[in-house]
Amino acid sequence: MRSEWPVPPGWALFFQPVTDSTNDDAKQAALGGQSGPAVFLADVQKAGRGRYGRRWIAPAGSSLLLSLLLRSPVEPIDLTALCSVSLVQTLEALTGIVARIKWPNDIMVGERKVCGVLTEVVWQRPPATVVGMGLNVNMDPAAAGLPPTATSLSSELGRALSREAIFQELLRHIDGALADPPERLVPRIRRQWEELLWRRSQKVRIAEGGAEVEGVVEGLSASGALRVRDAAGSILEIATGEVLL
Ligand code: BT5
Repeated sequence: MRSEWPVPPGWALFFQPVTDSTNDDAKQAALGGQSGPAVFLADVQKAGRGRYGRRWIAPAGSSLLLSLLLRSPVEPIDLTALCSVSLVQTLEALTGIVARIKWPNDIMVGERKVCGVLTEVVWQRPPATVVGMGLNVNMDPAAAGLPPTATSLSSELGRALSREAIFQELLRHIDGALADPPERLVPRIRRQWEELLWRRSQKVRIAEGGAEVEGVVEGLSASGALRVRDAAGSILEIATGEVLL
């Protein structure tokens, strides 16, 4: 029987109705010898997390909660970018929604976050990287207890969407991109990531190590840092920090 969560040829799928965190499931599987690529999916997470130990909130069945286990030599930062770009392309192809990538890891519709990406490295050699994605599909963000900075696809479009169709299209994009050799894939992903940056050529505020920086988003550096032009005209490279809403 055809699974309702179809995966591209060569991919393994692990679905659980309830789990703690799909990122943990993917890591555990890597430690247990699971080869990639594999996708770990759940309807609800009891301990879904964001960066720096923050919580990821998603009512049961409302979201796409998935983690990819990738055994790719491509650097984690580029795998994050590959997934973010694929998410934006998938949303545009299926819904017409024009989303953008808030550096480093949020997918935004206008001023609101519709998806977060959490990449974790299991090992560097041989490479095993987990890229977790939480996409708000069918939910009322306020009723779900999400911050006012959150949105969902159903609230943007005013109708419910098929999570399975989004899943299938997303994996198709990711699998297609991964088929390219790294020397072709990485420059292309970097270019697309830069083109799709949220607030490109616009002013942003950035929290960086307890301080706040203001400037215009110029693009990305070779290392994937955010390049921002400050009021004095100098280019700042932000390697770790958070663009504020
Ligand atoms: C992220 O962290 O945006 C990465 C989130 C990754 C979640 C996926 S779900 C599948 C996989 N398994 C996991 O355990 N995690 C991954 P960060 O940038 O730290 O953003 C977290 C912040 O976003 C929280 O502190 C809230 O303010 C906000 N938030 C929480 N849930 C949200 C939601 N559903 N939609 C939008 N914002 C949310």
